[in-house]
Amino acid sequence: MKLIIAVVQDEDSPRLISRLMKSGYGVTKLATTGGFLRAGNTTLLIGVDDGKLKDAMDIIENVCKCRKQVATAPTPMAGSTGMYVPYPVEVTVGGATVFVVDVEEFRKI
Ligand code: 2BA
Repeated sequence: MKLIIAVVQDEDSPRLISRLMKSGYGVTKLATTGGFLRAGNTTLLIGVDDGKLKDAMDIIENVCKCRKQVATAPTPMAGSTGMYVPYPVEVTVGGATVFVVDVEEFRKI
């Protein structure tokens, strides 16, 4: 069994959860925050049998879109003042940041 940990944009998460649930996957949704933009995103935990991994990854790939986002990222000031100044940056976010890890044991007790 594998555990997919997928960081996705909030805009994509309702459709992605719906598609995954319709395809029979169990999903847990966590409200998370990106370290760089300090903006909300969504992390999904999806436990899948090894043989279903590709199908689940295909669903994630089909649903999650790249978007350009202009954000004010805190940038360290020159020198070692320890202070941060807001600085506008354009970044391409997504489709999804996905980690796949082996599950040693899965139980529902
Ligand atoms: P954030 O950390 O808020 O990053 C949002 C987007 O900002 C990133 O999109 C990337 O395009 C850009 N970015 C991130 N760090 C940067 C940096 N040091 N300099 C310039 N641009 C930077 P994605 O790569 O699609 O990542 C989307 C979200 O996925 C991230 O939100 C973070 O929550 C998560 N993520 C990405 N890589 C990760 C990793 N290695 N470990 C854990 N979470 C990760």
